[in-house]
Amino acid sequence: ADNSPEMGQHHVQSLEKAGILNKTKVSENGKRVRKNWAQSWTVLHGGVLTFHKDPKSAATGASNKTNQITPEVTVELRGATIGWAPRDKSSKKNVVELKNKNGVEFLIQYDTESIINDWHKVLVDTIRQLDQD
Ligand code: I3S
Repeated sequence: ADNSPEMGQHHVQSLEKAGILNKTKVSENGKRVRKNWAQSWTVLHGGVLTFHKDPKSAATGASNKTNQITPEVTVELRGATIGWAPRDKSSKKNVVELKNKNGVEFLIQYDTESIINDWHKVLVDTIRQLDQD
């Protein structure tokens, strides 16, 4: 049936996406950390979200192939929670909050609503699918 482990795997792996988003960590170990908004090349693959330094915004000379391949941050989506951030979390519009199972919390944001809506949907679907495995 539709909820066999094999089908679950298949569904999660088919939910893949990549693009540029703005992101910042906001808390870790239950403690707020200072925001550091940065543009990141963001990749959803196999139930894991990774943020990479945007090669275009990397300091001249510092940009190299490794930056594009080695993730700066990895978020395991199994057990994560996601939702639209309340207005008091940021002055920016279209902000999504994503918390991994260890309580590390990120905000992701993009001014173009259709783009952030697509990310929100694929992340919600991926987390839901992983919960069913
Ligand atoms: O939630 P906060 O602390 O008001 O977040 C803002 C600050 O992090 C600010 O930097 P510094 O106060 O460290 O200089 C950032 O520039 C802002 O972007 C942060 O707020 P938004 O509302 O953009 O998430």
